[in-house]
Amino acid sequence: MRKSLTAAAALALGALPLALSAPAAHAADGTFTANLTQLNDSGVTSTATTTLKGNTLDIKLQSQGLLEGAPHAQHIHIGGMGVCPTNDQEGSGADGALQVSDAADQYGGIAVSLTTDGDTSPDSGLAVDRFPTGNASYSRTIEVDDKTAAAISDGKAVVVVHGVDLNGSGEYDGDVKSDLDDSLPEEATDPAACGVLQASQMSQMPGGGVQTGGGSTAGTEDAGLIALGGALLVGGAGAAVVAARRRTASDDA
Ligand SMILES: [Cu+2]
Repeated sequence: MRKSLTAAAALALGALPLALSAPAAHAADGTFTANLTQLNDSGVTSTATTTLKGNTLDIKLQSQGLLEGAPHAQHIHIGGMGVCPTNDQEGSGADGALQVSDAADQYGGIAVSLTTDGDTSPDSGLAVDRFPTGNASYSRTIEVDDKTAAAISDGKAVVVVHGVDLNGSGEYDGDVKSDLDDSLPEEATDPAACGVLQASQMSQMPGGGVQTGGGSTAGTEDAGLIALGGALLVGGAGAAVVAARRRTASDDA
């Protein structure tokens, strides 16, 4: 009984320095990716890969399934709940299509317009002549404001790609006008895909292991327990290796 309690405590303490060492990097820096999934039954998927250093954001976007030959507005949205609507969420467009403002509570407002050149502010949110056409890959380095950098590092920034051919006509048309610009059909601005930027596994990995983390803990007793925790972890890995060897041996027999 006593032995197992000690082992549990050692494991718990052994995990502690990992947690303590995590915030050592600059809070906002890191690699953040978003896997965008379809909205409005668009069939569109996209992957956004970003690296944030201070206020400098490198962003790459590769989409599939977008209407070819048509411009697709794309933005980083912040200030909402930091989530995407679901594909089956009903909106105010034709046959319940989801328009941009229908999901504003969820993904927030436009913070960055992912244009191909020139201005990237919300003012360029519908600058159709400066957005990629069809499924063209996108890559740009952008200076973002503090709010946007914080939202990205907090996992609350949402990438949205717009433009859906709802009626399958091969172009943006239809009777319902866009909720953002009534000179455009809703198809030109309705959201096609959405994904939340999240810290990738790489940037979540702590800089050091059990040994480097030991320095942040006071007291030799704790240090001893942490070392024991490390030994137990190593022991666990060793046991797995032994088990694997046994399997191999029996397979050979
Ligand atoms: Cu948008």
